[in-house]
Parts: sequence; structure tokens; C-alpha cells
Amino acid sequence: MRRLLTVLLAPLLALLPAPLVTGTAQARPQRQVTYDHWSLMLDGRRVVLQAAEFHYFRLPSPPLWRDVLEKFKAAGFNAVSLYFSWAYHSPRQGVYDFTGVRDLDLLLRTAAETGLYVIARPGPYINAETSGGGLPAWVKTVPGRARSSEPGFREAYREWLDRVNPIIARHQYGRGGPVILYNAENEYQVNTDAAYMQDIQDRARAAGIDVPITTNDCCDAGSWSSTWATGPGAVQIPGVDDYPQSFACDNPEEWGPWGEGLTERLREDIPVFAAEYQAGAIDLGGAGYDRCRELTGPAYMKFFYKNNLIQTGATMLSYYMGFGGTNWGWLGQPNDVYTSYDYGAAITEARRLTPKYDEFKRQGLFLESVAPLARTDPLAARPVPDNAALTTVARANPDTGTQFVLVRHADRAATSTDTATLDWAAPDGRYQVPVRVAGRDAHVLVAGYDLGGQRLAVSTSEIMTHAAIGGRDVAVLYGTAGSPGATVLRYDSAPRVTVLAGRVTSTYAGGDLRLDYTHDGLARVLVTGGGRRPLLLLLGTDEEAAAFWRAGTAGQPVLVRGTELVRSASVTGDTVRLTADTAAGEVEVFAPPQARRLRVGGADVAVTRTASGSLLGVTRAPAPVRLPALTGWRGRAETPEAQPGFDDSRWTAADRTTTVSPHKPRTLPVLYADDYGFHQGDIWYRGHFTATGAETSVDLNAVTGLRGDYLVWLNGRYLGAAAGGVQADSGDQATPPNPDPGPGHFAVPAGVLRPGADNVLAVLVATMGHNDDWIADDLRFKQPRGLVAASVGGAPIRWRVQGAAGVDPVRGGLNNGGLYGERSGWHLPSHPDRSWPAADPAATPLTPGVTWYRTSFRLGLPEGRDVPVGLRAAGEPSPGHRALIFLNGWNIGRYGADLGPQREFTLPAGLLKERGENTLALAVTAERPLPAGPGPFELFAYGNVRR
Ligand code: IPT
Repeated sequence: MRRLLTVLLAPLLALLPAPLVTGTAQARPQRQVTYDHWSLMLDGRRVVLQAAEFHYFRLPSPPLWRDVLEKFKAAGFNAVSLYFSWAYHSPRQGVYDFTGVRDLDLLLRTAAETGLYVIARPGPYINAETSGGGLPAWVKTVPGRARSSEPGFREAYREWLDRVNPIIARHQYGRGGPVILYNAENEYQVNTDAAYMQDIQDRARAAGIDVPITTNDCCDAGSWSSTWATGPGAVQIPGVDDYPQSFACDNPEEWGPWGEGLTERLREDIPVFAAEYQAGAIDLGGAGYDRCRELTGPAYMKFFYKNNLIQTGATMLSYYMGFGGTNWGWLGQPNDVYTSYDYGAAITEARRLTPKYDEFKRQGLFLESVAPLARTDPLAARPVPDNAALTTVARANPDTGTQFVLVRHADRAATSTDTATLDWAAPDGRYQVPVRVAGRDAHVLVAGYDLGGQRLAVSTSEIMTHAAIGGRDVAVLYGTAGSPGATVLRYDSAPRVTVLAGRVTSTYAGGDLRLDYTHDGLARVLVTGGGRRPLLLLLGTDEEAAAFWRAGTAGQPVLVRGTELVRSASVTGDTVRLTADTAAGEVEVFAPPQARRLRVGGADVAVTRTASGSLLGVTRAPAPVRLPALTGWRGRAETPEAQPGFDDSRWTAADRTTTVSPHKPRTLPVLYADDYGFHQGDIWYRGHFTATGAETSVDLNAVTGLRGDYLVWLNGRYLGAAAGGVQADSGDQATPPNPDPGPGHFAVPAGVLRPGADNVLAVLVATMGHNDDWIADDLRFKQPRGLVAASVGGAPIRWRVQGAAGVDPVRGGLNNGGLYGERSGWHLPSHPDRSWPAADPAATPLTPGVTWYRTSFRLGLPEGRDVPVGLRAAGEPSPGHRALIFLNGWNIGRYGADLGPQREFTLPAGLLKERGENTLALAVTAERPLPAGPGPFELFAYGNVRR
């Protein structure tokens, strides 16, 4: 019989993808990423790509990469979009580091192990509010326009691509890895150079990259998708970036000021690709990231994401950001961001889940569970509401007929709650069903769907997920609390309906089982008989649905209600094992009937079997943790460079008369820090000149980027401070560069000059990172940092310059600037500070210049817990001083009244020794005498879960 079947089916089977027919004898078929009008396909299998953006360089703790990626996976994401930052790996031309926190093999392996595909985005330009947009600062000193094919830049970017591409290549899908797409460049559509765009792709191909190449166009889709669609530079799958909510976090009531957020279909032969879809915001106005999270909160996500999905049929979605992280060290671009890059994302900088995460999970599990969505066409015959306040948009899968109907307000800004009856010509019949939609909400309703072994005719509840578990289907549907719901299922004969919880009425007629209810708590309905396998229907509110997790393998899925996060699940024999984060609360597991025991995180949880056939238990609250007070501070002033006798003979002579920068200096020599190999943080200058005695003022210009400053001494006498310049040009080439950036004019006090002798001008410039190169015009990016003009009367000045002492082999080239303390290792835990006098930063007067404070604290956090720890500065800081904060040598932030709204700093585990001794060091620069410095500081816990 079996042989006969095989013979009969042979011609048919030949048409199926290879693995089904080859058995074990033949080699594994080539793993392939393909695509068509509707979706990506992996080995011919359609997928809706649901990605979230993650920047490993903003979380310098590889064990936490896994934590974040597991959280992505648990929300239903099937992919992670990764920018790779060139600047993060290359402190100097020809020098590259892919070890430790820069280990991309480890990153890509971790993504694969957590079950996520990868969109690899190596730039070379990435923007992302990173210093230089990801271009290393040394690129400012090579000739040739950045982001072009001009010699100089070409050699530079090839260096990077030729190192990063082989890493990406060996983790590609075709070789068993997770990488399924390669994004060339970033929003490259102004001042473009097709030869450059093409060369990026040629180099990728030459390195063995064989996955489809994409790019992300901004705002108005343009260049690489249409103009260049077939010419040099054209990519296979162009996508569009959409940020409909703007970045106005100070006005979280905004509703799509930057458009409808409907991702354009760029070509007929490719899927609709939302390459970056807004999932948070940069905090341009300094409102704080919680406001950004409101601006881009669940309401926005429901409305804009669902509209996009159903109106455009987008099946390639990548949300920016899934987790933002930290601009630690000198990673950040100075003008738009501060230390935190929390981004108001669904997962906070401290890795905590927010209500936005719940919404991602509701939508993500839906996309994961309901396969027909991967191939849909617009459906003209959409159900019409009998209330003109509401409207619908519909799509249908041409193979299965399954319909997806978006119900929303006709006026997208409406705030009223409206009800209607939908007259719905669904695949299984015509139905009148009630809907109720709150203002600025949207629902995706499904009809004509084979839900496991069931036939869903229509439902006005949204599907979150469903799974075949132990011979029955378990489905989680949900709707707004208080709204009416109707679900119609098809049966051969009247099934048995048992309402286990909640109020649900049922009627059966003509093959239709119709359930009517109001979304309220979690109703449970068991349907048996009727010619189908049993169905457990769980009908919840949005909030109840958010408590569900789906884990386990595709062959043996497990649904879990409760816990803080389910990372994985397995069933062996009579035991369900969960890897989960837990606090106090219920845990309910829907598993095959043989499962009788539950283990969570290695510990037994006592369970009872419920009427729903699930196992119900309780997890205990983790014991509270106590964090130590930060006491025992010691302080020490530095700034010896300000003194005339300081020996600067080993500093670099700043004596160049030319620069490749398009910004030409007003005075010579060229003093641009980058030209002398000093690229970030504090830069010292010492200028020697022979005074006549008639000099009356010191006149300087410095360019630092936003929020930078500089301090000036003459022969050891403090002259004062000035704000650093921001943009030496306006960003558009039509406007000439600012001729007087970051000006500082300092009167020479009587008696300070030494006529006829060596006089020393000492200047400490706090640079804040490099401009981006968003419009690829070189002007913004190559704007210098440091002094750009200097004169003391007319005397010639012999300059020396000093920045960071070298590249920290563990923390990398972006960790340090050139403060005396940094050059001397005062930020490092090993530095002996026992001789430093006791000094409380919050209570000790400051003199102009730099003062360091250090303390240490011992943590003894219990094993098996996740307790993210932060450092909080109490009170409002006074203007005029700024602090660099070092944790165990890592520069984890900048704090000060002049540096933005941030008062709390995340101390990521890994950098933070959770069980051991930790050292905090503060480098405080004061612009003027102040009664006290920053603080007091305290440690705090963002959360506390068992894991
Ligand atoms: C888009 C960039 O592609 C991305 O790198 C990041 O900078 C993001 O913006 C903002 O956080 S650019 C688009 C907003 C014009």
C-alpha cells in the first residue's frame, strides 16, 4: 500500500521542494533566499519578515545580546536587523578589531541560536546617530569625498568591506547561518555616486554574499528604487524608511505629522519592504525617552503598523529600534542624541519590557501563526460598515481565499469610539458581525481561515496565536475590553460547546457555530465534536492576550499564560520545562495531556490541572535585593597641562599647513585634532609663543559639536571657558560655512605675560563626537574638531596637541579621550587611589579644570536573577560642570546640566560585576569655581526577576 502510494504520488512529489522527496540519501538541497511580488521565500517557503533593529555596539556585553535577542524572539520577531559600525571596529586606518565586545561571529551565532534571521547592514555609512554616521573619524583625514567612489575614500571603505563581508558571508542562510539579506549603504539618495553604490555590491558578491541585496531609501522613496532601478547601483530589493510620528517627543499627542506611514510598493517584482519602520524616536527636544515611548506607544503601533500591513500588503517589516541601548564612550553623534539611546523602544535601555512590547507580541505572534498573510492581494469586495465613521480595507490570499480586513476610523485622527455592523461576504458565507473601534485604533479581522483543524468563518476578535497541542487546537483571540465579539466556526454537525469561563452565548445553524460575547477578562470555550478535533478558544482583552507566550518547537508548541517572559519551552515525558523570567504570579501552561509536572528555570512548580486541561501554578516573588550606598569617595584634581612648566615635549607637534578637510583654517598651523590622530573626547593644546607684552587678548575658535566647551589658561592663569561651535556649515552647500564657529575672546589679565620669554597658552577642548554625513556632501562630516583658529596678538604660536594615549585593547578606540587622568589610567579599576584624600563629589568645591572622584562598591546579586542596575544622580545639577562616568574603566556616560536631560545611567551586567568589586570613577570638568560638583549618586535596580 505504502509503495503504491509512493508510485502514484511520484510525479506530484517531484514538484515539491527537494527535502520532502530526497530522504537522507541525497545531499541537503541548497538553502536559498528568493522572493517575488508578495514575499521573501526561504527554500520556497513564504515568510513574513518581522524584524527589529538592534545595535550590538550600543550594548558592550555579549551575554546581554542573547537576552535582548531572546526577548525579540519571544515577541514573535523572526529576524533582527543589525547595523555594523565601521567606526566601532577601526580606531585607525588599517587597524580592525573583531574580538570581545566586537566579536561579530559571536553576534551572528547568537542570533542563529535564538532562532532569528539577520538583515546585515554594514554600511559603509549607517547614520544611526552614531559619531560620523559610522564612518571612523580617521576617514576625515583621507582625501576623496566620503560616500563616493573617489580615491582615498574608496580605499578606506574597501578596507572595511573586505573585512566585514567575509564574516557576514560565512553566516549566510545558504551556509546554514541566519543572514538572509544584505543592506547596502543607508538612505543614500542625495549626492549619490552610482559607481560607489555598485562597488559595495560587487565587493559583497566577490566575498561570497549571495543573499538578496537591499537598501533603505528615506522618506520619499527615490533613487535606488526608481531612477536607478536597472542601472549601476540598483539593488535587488529596495525598501523604504518610514517615521510617521516624527521625533517630537515633547508632544506625544502627535498623530502622524510625517505622513500616513504607508510603505510604498516600489516595484512589482519585489515585496513591499518597510526597511526601517518607526518604533521609537530620538529625543531631539530633550523631553526624555519615556515621552518618546508615549509618542510611539501601543496606540500608534496598532494604528500605523496594522494600516501598513493591510493597506500596502508589506511582508518585509523591520522596526527601528527594537532595543536602543547606550551611546557609551564617544559612540554617539553629538547633535541629536545624548548618552542614552533608549529610543523609547519596546525594550528599554535597561532591557525591561514595556506595553509597547506587549503590542509587538500581539502583532508578532499573529504574523507568526497565520501563514496566508504572506501572500495577499487587495480585495475590492470588502465588508462595509453601516456607520460612516468607520471604514475598512481588505486583502485576500489568492490560494486559500483567506481574507484580512482592517477596521478603523475613516478619519484617521478621530478620537471617538464608534460601533458598526459589518456586512461581510466572507469565503464561507455572508455574515453580519458587530465591531466597535476606539479612536486611533485599528483591528485586523480574519475570515475564511483554516485555523489548525478548525475552520474559522469569521471573527471580530483579532487572532493572536493558535497551536495544535495534544490533539486539540488552542487559540488565543482578543479585543478591546468592553467591545463586542463574534466568532463563527464551521462544523459538519452541531458541536458540543462548553463555556469554561466568562459569558459567551452560542448558536448553531447551517454548519455555523456562532459565539457572541463581550471582551472582558479571559473567556474560555471548549468546542468538541462536530466532525473536528477539539478546540479550546481563549477570548481575552488586549491585556489578557499580552499575558500569553508561545514557545517550544513547531512540532510541539506550548502556550503559557503568565510569567514575565518565556524564553523557551520543552516537553519530555510528563514534564514541561520552561526557561522563563518570573516574579510573583500565576503561571498556566497549555501542553499535551501527558504533561503533569512543571519545572520553571530548573525548579519544580506545584500545579493543578484546570478545567481547560492546562496546568496552573504560582511563582514566588524573588527576594528583594539591597544595593550598597556609594560612599568612601576619594578625589584628586589634575590639569597639570595648564601649568607653564608642564613637559609637553612628547606631545605631537601641530605644525601642518594643509588639510584634506573642505573646511580651511583661518589661522595656521592647522589645529584640527583629527589631522593629528586624536579623534574623540577631550583634546589638549599647548601653544608656546614669545610675548611682546603688548598682547591684550587671546582669540580662539573651537568646534566641538553640540554641548561641547573649552577652557583656556595663559601661563597657568585661568582665563575662562567658551561654548564650542556646532555646525561650521549649515549642512547645505548653498550656505557658506560659519566664519566664526565656537568663538572665545579672553582678555589678557595684567601681569600674566612674560615679555620676551616663552609664554604658554593651554586649551582643553571637550569634543562631543563627529557629525553625520546624511546628505553625503562631506561638509558636515569633515567638519573639524578641536581648535580651528587661534591668535594672541600677532605672535607666531608653536603648538602641541594631545588626545587619547592609545587604544584600549578591550574597550576599544571610542572609550577614551585625552584627559590627564585618562592618559594616566585613573579611570581603570586597577589604579591605586589609596593616597587620594576623601572627597564627596556632591559636597567638595570645584576649581576650574578637571577633578576626579573614585569609589568602589561590592555587589552580591544572587545567581539566577536579572536585576538591571542603574546609577542615578540626585537633584538637579548646576550648570558649569560636566562629568564623564567610568564603570570599571568603561566610559558609560556623560552627565551635566549642559549635557541634556539624562539623570540615570544604565550599568550593564558584564561591565558591572554583579558578584564582585566594582569601581566608579568620575572625571569632572568645571568651567568656573563651583561650591560643589555632581551628585549625590546612588545605585538603583530597574527590576528584579528570577531567570
Ligand atoms: C533614519 C536612519 O536611517 C537611521 O540610521 C536613524 O538615523 C534614524 O533615521 C533615526 O533614528 S533617517 C530618517 C529618519 C530620515
